[in-house]
Amino acid sequence: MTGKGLVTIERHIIEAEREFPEATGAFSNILYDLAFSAKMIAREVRRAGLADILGLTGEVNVQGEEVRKLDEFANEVIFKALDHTGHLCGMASEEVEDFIPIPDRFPTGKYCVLFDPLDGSSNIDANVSVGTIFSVHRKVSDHERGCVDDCLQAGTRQVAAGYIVYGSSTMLVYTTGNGVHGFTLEPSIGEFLLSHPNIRIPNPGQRIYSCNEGNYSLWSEDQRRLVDHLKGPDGENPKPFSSRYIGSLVADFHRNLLYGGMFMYPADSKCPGGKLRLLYEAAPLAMIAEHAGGAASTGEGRIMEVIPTSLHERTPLYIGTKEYVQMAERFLAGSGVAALV
Ligand code: AHM
Ligand code: MG
Repeated sequence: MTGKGLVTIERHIIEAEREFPEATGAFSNILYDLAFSAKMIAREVRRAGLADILGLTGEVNVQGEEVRKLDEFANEVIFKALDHTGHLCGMASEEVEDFIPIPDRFPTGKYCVLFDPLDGSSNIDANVSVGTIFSVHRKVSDHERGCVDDCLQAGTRQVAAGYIVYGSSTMLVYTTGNGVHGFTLEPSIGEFLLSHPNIRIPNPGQRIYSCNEGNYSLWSEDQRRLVDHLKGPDGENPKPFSSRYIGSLVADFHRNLLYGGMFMYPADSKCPGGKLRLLYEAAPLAMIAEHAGGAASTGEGRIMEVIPTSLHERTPLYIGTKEYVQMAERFLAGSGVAALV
């Protein structure tokens, strides 16, 4: 705790807003609405095994993957929490192919929200942690009620980003560019309480790498050399890294944010552009990583600077402790030997 007593997420957001006298409250309201959605989703995720809600709907989402019912539920909760408020000019979701306009009967506003409603949902049947990822952009188009251009902005233009991890407890972590702050849901009162103020990726932190090593044979030679090096000892790296891979991005990222380490989802011969989505997964987590003192890269450059050309664009992702991410970039540029840690 901070010495201020209990700090609810509402109080935290209000106190941050006071530092901007010109703030209208719209942005704060979006964050409250996302926190509210998180509670609704957390409740359903908790009851997943009981409510007979598991299983496939039989439909296929825009990524060509089977959609699970909880994905749809989460998608709808977030949409409905935000559609009528007058603060948004549109939304985009990993579960929806096109730009999501605000229904005509509601007013529009000056922000748009992008989200992955339930990432890692293929893990739900095994009771593994899943997460929601979100980011907020300012409206930039001249289109009165917003358009896809409002969503197709580089990560550097995000005004907020965050995630919720539905794990042994439910945590919401977010940044508006002024520190990364974590809140734990106290289920008996239904409030997110500040539990992790000002998160910094520990440095030196734990030497952890997280990736799906089953794809080794599909990787480039440089990517293989990177992972071989991390596994050491290769003569240059006397102390091997630990491998930790949940296969649920938010959970893997959250652990590395708190302990240190690097998560990687490289390009491979099956997914030459990478598997993860720039707008719904990589860019929001990149903003959090950077504001916690870490880094996020495509392997060639900063994730935050990639200008998206389509809503569901994918990217390779290397994210976590800055020196590990920089090391990965050097290996991928073919100069790893000089970069050993
Ligand atoms: P999803 O958005 O369909 O849930 O997929 C994203 C998930 C991430 O949570 C995770 O990091 C990755 O896919 C795991 O992929 P793989 O099973 O190929 O290791
Ligand atoms: Mg996802």
